[in-house]
Amino acid sequence: MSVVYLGLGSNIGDKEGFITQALCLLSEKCEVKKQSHFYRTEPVGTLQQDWFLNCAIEAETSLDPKDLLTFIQSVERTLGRVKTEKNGPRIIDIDILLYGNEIVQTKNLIIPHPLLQDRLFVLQPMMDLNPALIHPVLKKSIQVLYKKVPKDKKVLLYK
Ligand code: PH2
Ligand code: MG
Ligand code: MG
Repeated sequence: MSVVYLGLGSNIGDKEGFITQALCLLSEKCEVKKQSHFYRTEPVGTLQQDWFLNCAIEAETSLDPKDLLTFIQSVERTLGRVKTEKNGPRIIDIDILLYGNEIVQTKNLIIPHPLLQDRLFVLQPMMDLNPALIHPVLKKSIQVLYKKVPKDKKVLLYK
């Protein structure tokens, strides 16, 4: 079993409903150990779109990174996600943030998530889960990365 951290986001329609359904579907192959608060977050990247709802989970899985990605993509498709523009609106987005201490660099998958350290909407929920966790590439804790990340995009506690 490996400990993984996943980030979830939605900014179309019933955002809370989509994230809740995603968590339910994920639990089939990822045993959810901890769930962060939900946050309302200002869009990063493409600005002309609705705010997101974001959260993160700590889970245990027996899937290897590649199979975990395939499984996550099947959950996204089940919820009705269609391929859209980069950083554009989506009903559900599930990203692998960390997979134990593993470093993966393939064409389709990079772990740790390459933008983890740049995104308050990821680091804020990660702070709920495990502030002491060390990033296996940057060798810095989530707490240290959180303190350093620019706070220019709004991240508001939702529930
Ligand atoms: N996801 C993106 C791009 N921008 N902004 C926020 N606030 N939350 C997201 O989950 C998000 C984003 C690409 O996946
Ligand atoms: Mg994403
Ligand atoms: Mg994604």
